This record gives sequence, C-alpha cells and structure tokens, in this order.
Amino acid sequence: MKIGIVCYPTYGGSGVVATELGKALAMRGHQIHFIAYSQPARLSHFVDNVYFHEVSLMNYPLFEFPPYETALTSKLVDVVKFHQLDVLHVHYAIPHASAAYFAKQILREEGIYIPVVTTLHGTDITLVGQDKTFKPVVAFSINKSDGVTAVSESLRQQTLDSFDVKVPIEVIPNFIDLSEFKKYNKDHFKKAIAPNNERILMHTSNFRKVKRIEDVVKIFDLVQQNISAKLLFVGDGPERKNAEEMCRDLEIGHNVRFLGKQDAIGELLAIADVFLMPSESESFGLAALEAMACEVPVVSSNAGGIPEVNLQGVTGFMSNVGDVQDMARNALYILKDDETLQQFRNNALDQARRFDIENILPLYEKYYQHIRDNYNSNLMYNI
Ligand code: GMT
Repeated sequence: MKIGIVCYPTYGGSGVVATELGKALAMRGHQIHFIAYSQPARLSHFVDNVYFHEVSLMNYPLFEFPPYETALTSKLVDVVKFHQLDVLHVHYAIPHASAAYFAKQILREEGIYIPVVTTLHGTDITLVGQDKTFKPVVAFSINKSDGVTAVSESLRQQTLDSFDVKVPIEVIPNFIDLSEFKKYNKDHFKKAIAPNNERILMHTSNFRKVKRIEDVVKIFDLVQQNISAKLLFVGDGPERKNAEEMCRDLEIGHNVRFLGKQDAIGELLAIADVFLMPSESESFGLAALEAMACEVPVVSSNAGGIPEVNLQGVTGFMSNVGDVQDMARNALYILKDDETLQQFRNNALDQARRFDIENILPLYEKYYQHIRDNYNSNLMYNI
C-alpha cells in the first residue's frame, strides 16, 4: 500500500509513534510518505521505501501567523496526487485531521478519492482539543475522518465523553520495538552515574506542565532521604528550569543530572532501577512502556490510560495524581532489595511484550484495508 503519514516531527509521543509505525510498515514492503514541517526526529537513518515531504511556509509581510494548515493542505494535495497514495494517516488531530479533510475535498473535485485515518494521541483530545478555539474543528474533522483510532481505551472513552462523535473509534494501542528497547549492558555508564551503587531513578518527557515535573523532584527528595539514590532527567521543555531551581533549593542537586534531549533512550534506561511518571494526564504513557521493555518498573499516577500499561503491584505501582508520598513509598518498596526489584523487572518485560510491534503492526494493516474497502464500497454506492 502507499500510505501518507502526517505527524509532528518532534520528540513528542505522537511523532515517535507515527515515525516508528511508518518505518515498520516500510520494512514490510509498504511505500511510506511522511509529511511534516521538518524531518521527523526518529527518521535519522535511510530506510528503504520511505519518502519525506517537507511542508514549507511562504513568508509574506501580511502574515503575522503564517497559515501552516493551508500549506499542509496544499502539500497533501500534491503528494497524494503525484504519488497516487492509497490512504492518508494523520497523527494528532490538530491541525492534521482538518487539513486532511480539506485536501480530500480538493482532490475529490479532481476525481481523486482517498480515505483519511485519524489517530488521536492524547492532548489533542484531553487538553488542547477541549479549548473552544479548537473544539468545533476537532469534532468536525473526527466525524469526517473515514477511520478513527485512539491509542488506549481510556482515550476512546474520553473522546466519546467530550465530543459529539458519530463515528466508531477503534483502539489500537501504542507499541514497542523490543529489538531496540531492551536491557543493554551499560555497567561503565552506571558506574559513572552511581559510583557507590546508588539506586537510579529516571524520568523522560517533554517537560510540559502536564508531566508534573515538580512531583518527580518531590518523590526523589523523599526517596533519597531513605536510601542512596540518583535521579536522571532526560528530555527538555518549559518546566526544566523550574525543576533545576527546585533541586538547588532542596540541596539535592548533586544527586540529580539533567541530560537534555537524547536519542538513545534505551541505552539510558539500561541503568535505571525505577521510572517515574507522575503525569496529570496521559492517554497511554509510551515512555513508561519504553522503560518496561528495558526491564524498568514504573512508579506512576493512575491518570488516563496508564492503568492499561502499568499493572498495579505487578510492573510497578500507581497512585492518585499529586500523591507524592505514596509514590515515594512505592519506589522504596520496589527498591527495598534486589529480589523484589528483579521480580518487578521481569514482570515489566512480560507486560511490554504484549505491546510488541510485531503484534500491533498487523492491526494497523488490517485497519487500513478495512477502511479502504468501506470507503470504496461507499463510493460505488454514492456515485
Ligand atoms: O506526552 C506528550 O505530551 C506528547 C504527546 C504527543 O501527542 O506528542 O503524547 C501523547 O501521545 C503519546 C503517544 O500516543 C502517548 O503515549 C502520551 O501518553 C500522550 N500524552 C498525553 O496524553 C499527555
């Protein structure tokens, strides 16, 4: 199949899922066309069957805000027409789903028909999409998509609760490539970070408010009052500075390292003992799944779709959002001895295997086929 994938090219979860999906589909022989405003972060190497089309913006003095959605729409029209795509799959509703709908209408005028699949990822529904500056457009473009998927049952339910959705939503969970995310031997790195065999706690994210970075610091502060421990922060974003200041004020800065944006997340997770995810909202929690694949138990909140990934008392623990005392207690329980930690590590890997890309990829292929068949039979009926 020839598939167009529209996504954010950044390190955020939706862009990562879209890029990994496209690369895996390409390996199975599909022709993949990524369309984004810059080269997706996870598309750093040449992959056969993969094309990248950059959406460039025309600057004109009149435009205080250059109209990205219009430029994206025109690019979609061009790519679909020129490469004769079979399906357009957009990740993150805003503004991708409405641009795809508009492109579809333009192409229709020219006798070209293409079904659009929209994958909802999280904040496009739970946060940004709820704002009245976007809500009517999000609702309209979901209803006008030929297929809609959500990355968790929780997100599907939240979408139905918050929007007047008239189309079925298929849950296709996020996935993990276990050949890339596995426990590497990084003893030399562990020694450098924790020379006295301290336990290592880790957090990776885009450091947005919704991740509750302050809670990560508070949990670590409580943990390190009881055992020798280090905290690794991976990623970057608006809350990083605040977290750095907090560590300084609490006088725990010497035990905390901010590593910034990193590509080899699996190699960093190799030295972690517990992964912290106290998020306010999380549709799935891909970062937790990455940790679990690397045999790292997860101490998290119970927000959104996290309970579909992190199993209470099995792969880690969940607490109510903001209950840092409970999260610290849970981390200390997991870390109390090597046997307990190893049991949680084993369970984490077992659970991660359920989301193996080998299991999830066929679900997407089947879904594309189903949407295409439906679309084609509707076309025959309508014409
Ligand atoms: O976590 C973020 O803020 C990034 C965001 C995105 O769309 O780029 O992530 C969302 O999509 C991920 C992939 O499907 C999910 O694993 C994350 O849980 C989800 N984030 C939130 O719901 C806050």
